[in-house]
Amino acid sequence: MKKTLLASMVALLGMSVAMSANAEFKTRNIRLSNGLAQTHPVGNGVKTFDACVQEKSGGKMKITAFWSSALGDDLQATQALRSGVQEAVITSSSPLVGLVPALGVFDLPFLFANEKEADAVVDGDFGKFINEKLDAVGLVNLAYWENGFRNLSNSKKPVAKWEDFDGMKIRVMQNNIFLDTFKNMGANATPMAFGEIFSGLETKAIDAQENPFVTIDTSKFYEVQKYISVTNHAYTPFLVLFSKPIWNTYSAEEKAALSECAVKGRDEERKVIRALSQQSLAKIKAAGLQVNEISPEEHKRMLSKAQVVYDKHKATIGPDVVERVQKTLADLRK
Ligand code: TF8
Repeated sequence: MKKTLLASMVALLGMSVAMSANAEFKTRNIRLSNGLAQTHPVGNGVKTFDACVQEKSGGKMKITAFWSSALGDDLQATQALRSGVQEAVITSSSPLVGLVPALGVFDLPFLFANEKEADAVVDGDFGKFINEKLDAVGLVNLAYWENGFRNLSNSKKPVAKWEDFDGMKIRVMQNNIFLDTFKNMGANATPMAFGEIFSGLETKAIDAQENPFVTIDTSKFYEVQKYISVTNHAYTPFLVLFSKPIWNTYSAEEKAALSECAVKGRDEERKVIRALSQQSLAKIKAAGLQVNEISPEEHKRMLSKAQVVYDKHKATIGPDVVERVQKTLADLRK
């Protein structure tokens, strides 16, 4: 008697859990924008992200993606999230330093040594610490995806050492740390939105730009460049941001689906981008660009010369933030 009662109670509980789970999903069309071409691995990540939320919500939630800055550049789209007129954006951290100065930590030149270190920092406590600061300005960061180590391309001359940057007209992101990093190298740095790079290079308004190989490939910058240098000078992550005003209207189940699926998308995106990176370089080379390596000694020299940028920006980023990331990295390197 007791046993059957217990069994039927368990069955009832199971049914009500299943029913409430379904009831907790509303029809949600999530507009997500990005500045890149859809052929970039972010496209693969978004596909996985979308398939996952559709599955978890029984088809009620879905993601509609807009590519190549169709809904505005990184910063404009992020502001649309804050005011609750757009749901989601995948953006570089760099153009958002005006909103969250602590994000500048990711712009510090030569901060991470490799992808493994970057993953450990952004997926760990440090990433959560930064997420709280984003939350405070109305942005829910669902995950960190990979943009990648940045490399310099240009149409002027081979660049293999510090002095080669002298006088180069280079596009940088709308970010003071990048601006100072390249000014410090003697370059003529100009902040510009991502969507303006191709025509800037084509019309020779700028000589150079810097982005990971995969971006140089999928945004076709190699068509209007002659040289590429393996500088690996910074690793700026992507943030998968959700509008907090809209987030606050979602149920716990909807929020959980989005958080879990953004991580699934992250794993896919990282897998694809890492497999593609060397292929992208090969493609760039095959298109006729001259590849220049930076020697390990020169890399060290660049890092030490870049120290003034750390000193100048530490106060704005937050001394505690810079020290915290350095401590995290020191622990990882033990
Ligand atoms: C840049 C960034 C961009 C990304 C992209 C638009 O150079 O690296 O590639 O923010 O999402 O502006």
